[in-house]
Amino acid sequence: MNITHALGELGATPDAIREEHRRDLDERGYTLLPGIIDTAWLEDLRTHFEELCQREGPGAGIEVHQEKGTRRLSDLVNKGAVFDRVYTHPQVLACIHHVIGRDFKLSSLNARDALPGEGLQGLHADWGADYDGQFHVCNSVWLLDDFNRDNGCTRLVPGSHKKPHPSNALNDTSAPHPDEEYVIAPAGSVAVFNSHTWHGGTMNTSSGLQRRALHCYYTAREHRQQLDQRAYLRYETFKRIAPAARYILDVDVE
Ligand SMILES: O=C(O)CCC(=O)C(=O)O
Repeated sequence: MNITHALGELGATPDAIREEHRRDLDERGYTLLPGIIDTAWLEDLRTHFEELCQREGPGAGIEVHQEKGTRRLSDLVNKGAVFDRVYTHPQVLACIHHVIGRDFKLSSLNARDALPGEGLQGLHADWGADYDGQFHVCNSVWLLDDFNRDNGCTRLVPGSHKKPHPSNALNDTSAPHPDEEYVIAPAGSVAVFNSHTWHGGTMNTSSGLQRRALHCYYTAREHRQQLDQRAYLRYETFKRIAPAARYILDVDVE
């Protein structure tokens, strides 16, 4: 198996990405794919989100990251077959391949919901260094609720993916940026962003709206994963998923 074979098996061929999305990713560093999650799948994802938060309680998210004022979950690859179609989605994988431009793998599959009055993050990039001529990481935010200006939608600065890291470029990463744009879209959409693009969650200023989202995050294959998928892989996941999915997780021992 190699990346071309795996992507072919999963239907993520170069024609799975439309020209406008390719252009957005190249020029703006992100694009929005509407209608990726159908109604039944969305309901199932929401149900799993709630059940896992309930079951894991204060430990939820611990495998990767916990954040004050948010509900977070981690290692979703191993927490239900409903997530199998997330990290293997053809259109999203085609976008990820377009950005990274070489062999890649899943870094982590997590979830995040900013609670009312919380959720503001400084502008950051998921790659910790200045742009060096190639892209190493690419993320996708899967909207389980409508995202609007009030409920803590993601902000992004278009075109910043080739700029120095925000911590080297900005005096105050928490301040509003004059060029920032917001992911305002209905539940079921997926925002794919080159995660060298400056981005962050905004504050949920609503009086009680949720803004649950999955973060399906990929890295060039030569780098370490945010969550070591081999170490966390459960036997039931291994048995259930196809060889191409195992390639995306990088869990096969050669
Ligand atoms: O959930 C979001 O809107 C963005 C989250 C994010 O960038 C992060 O947690 O690093």
